[in-house]
Amino acid sequence: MHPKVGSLLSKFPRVELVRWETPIQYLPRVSRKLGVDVYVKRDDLTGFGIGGNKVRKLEFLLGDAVAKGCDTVITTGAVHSNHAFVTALAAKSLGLDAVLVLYGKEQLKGNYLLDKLMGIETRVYDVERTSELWPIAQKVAEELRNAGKKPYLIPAGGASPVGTLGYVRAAGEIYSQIRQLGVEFDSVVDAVGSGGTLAGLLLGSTIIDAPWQVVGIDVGGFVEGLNERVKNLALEAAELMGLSVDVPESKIYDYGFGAYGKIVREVAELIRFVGTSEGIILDPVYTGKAFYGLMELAEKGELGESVLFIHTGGFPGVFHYGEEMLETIKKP
Ligand code: 5PA
Repeated sequence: MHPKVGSLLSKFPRVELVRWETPIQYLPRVSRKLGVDVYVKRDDLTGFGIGGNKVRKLEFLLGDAVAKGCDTVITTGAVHSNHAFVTALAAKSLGLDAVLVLYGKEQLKGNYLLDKLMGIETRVYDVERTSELWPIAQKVAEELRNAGKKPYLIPAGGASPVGTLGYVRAAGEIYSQIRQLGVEFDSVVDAVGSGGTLAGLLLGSTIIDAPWQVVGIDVGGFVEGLNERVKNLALEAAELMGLSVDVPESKIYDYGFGAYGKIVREVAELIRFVGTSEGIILDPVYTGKAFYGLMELAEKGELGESVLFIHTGGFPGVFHYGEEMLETIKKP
């Protein structure tokens, strides 16, 4: 851990859910194909529930909830939300209740199947996107307060200043790992949904004066105002840490293929390629699209000689959308 990041974060309550440093792994076949060194930070292996980036944010979010004496966690997302499932699972493991406020087609697949299997309370609403769920979540919180409960509201994707601290910490972890590995990165790339991961990486990289550029791949539907949103989140997290820093604007590229959650043939084929060449499974909603973007940008020379991809998890998406992916691959 970078000493400055470690000491700045030590004052925040944190529950330990990530019990190790996630490995950084070289991808020889992808690197050979691109002529650029590609490494993956295996945050799919953060180690709690289905793993993924959310676990890092939850360490601080649930630390905060417990410190404030809250007894129920409420959060929002699509029915396939990785964030929603792992939030509820982590809350339950700490003895808290959880209510998930979701939208989308209720199918017993992927994360929604896991929600049901783990007996998690879900309420599914007929809206078009996650942002429309926030006022509903606030009403649920009100209802719980009236029933004598103490709810803790977590925004979609855990994208609050407190949640952002998880990836400030991850940047500090990357710093110490590259010193051990003797490698350097020109770019660090991740999938962008709610923006919390990118904001944390940006702020963490600024604090440690990292030599790499931080690049986000928008996986669809978030483009509008995303740069500003990420920057504001990073600045709010900095303020929370008592820092006054100038956070640079992030570079965000759109590889949503038209819509969030849209399944496309190019990404399905890429998932097959990365799986069969490196043994790494990407998902069709986030990491598959982001890795597709990484490969195209690397080929265009936008990412330099050496790139670190943050594998943010999302494995259940493979089982949610597996049939649709197969159909797209089968088409002539
Ligand atoms: C998600 C998000 P951010 O939300 O921090 O930008 O992270 C994007 C991301 N990879 C990357 C995976 C596997 C993700 O699940 N998921 C959301 C969810 O509800 O699961 C917040 C959208």
